[in-house]
Amino acid sequence: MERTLGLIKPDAVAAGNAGQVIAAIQESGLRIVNMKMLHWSTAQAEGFYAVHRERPFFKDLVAFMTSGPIVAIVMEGEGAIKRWRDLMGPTDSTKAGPETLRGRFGTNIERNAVHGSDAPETAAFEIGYCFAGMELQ
Ligand code: FUP
Repeated sequence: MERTLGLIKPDAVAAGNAGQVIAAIQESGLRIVNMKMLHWSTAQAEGFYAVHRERPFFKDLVAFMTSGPIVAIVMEGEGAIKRWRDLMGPTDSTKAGPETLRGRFGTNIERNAVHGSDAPETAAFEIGYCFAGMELQ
């Protein structure tokens, strides 16, 4: 069993698409362990995306991710990290197929509707960043 962290980003929440993303998770067979709505401060978004802090898009990414509420979701299943990333589609929504969440609900490479951990180590960090141990049973 593997766990991963998904985020429904401010664009998708604001557009009223959170319910459809959650439905897609459930239809995929991944189990939702816990989820919550958050509205990050700048410092909270910077901490989550610390690996990207030297990248040219960092400031814009943080501004976008603090622009409204997000939904953080812990999912569990066999191969959950890859399954969730396959469901999301590629980073750039303009290149994402219509069957993927980024294709359905995203706009471009920044406003791409959803996030997913990319490896076991990042999943562990990101889950722990958003949820306390007691929330993860
Ligand atoms: P992903 O793992 O698919 O979310 O993509 P990355 O880890 O490469 O990037 C993390 C986030 O940074 C993306 F979701 C959106 C943002 N980003 C940009 O805004 N511009 C870029 O050129 C690349 C990424």
